[in-house]
Amino acid sequence: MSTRVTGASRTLSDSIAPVRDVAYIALGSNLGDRAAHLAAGRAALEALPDSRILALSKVEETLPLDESPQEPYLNQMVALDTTLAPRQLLEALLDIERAEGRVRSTRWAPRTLDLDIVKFEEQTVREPDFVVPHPELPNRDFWRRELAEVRVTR
Ligand code: A4P
Ligand code: MG
Repeated sequence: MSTRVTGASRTLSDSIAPVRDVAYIALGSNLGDRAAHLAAGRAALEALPDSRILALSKVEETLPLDESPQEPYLNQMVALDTTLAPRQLLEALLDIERAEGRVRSTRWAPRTLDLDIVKFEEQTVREPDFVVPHPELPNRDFWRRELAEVRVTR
């Protein structure tokens, strides 16, 4: 009986093809060796399962969005071809941030590495703690500029 159930579930999951999509991921750093944190972020994204970087925007230096006295950011956008589901990708990004020594204190505190999912080419998410496209996309000129550089047309 248990063998039959296992076999049945394997057949079922095999028959559901994962969704292949392009995720646009914003990298940001304004603490420590900013360029090295971005480089580590790019390497970690490329190493995600069944994922491949399709395009990278230029790295640009931007002033902090709020008025608090913080160092400027380095920002960059990555187009990532992936079959990871949105929630799996978010969890993976949080792991990468932690690996780069990200410590969460207050909102918008200086950070070694911030990885935000700006949008997917095909999918949208509207959950209490997770929204894609990112609600701040219309308000961030640098994201829109970088997105235009890496946008993949399929
Ligand atoms: N979350 C919800 N939707 C998303 C999404 N689409 N992508 C949740 C990623 N995460 C998403 O994020 C808090 C939680 O948001 C995540 O755990 C996830 O569950 P966080 O990174 O811990 O907090 P945060 O970054 O301090 O706040 P927030 O609101 O995400 O801020 P942002 O949008 O990340 O902005 N100035 C310049 N010049 N350049 C910058 O890159 N970035 C920020 C932070 C502030 N000022 C900046 C920049
Ligand atoms: Mg964030």
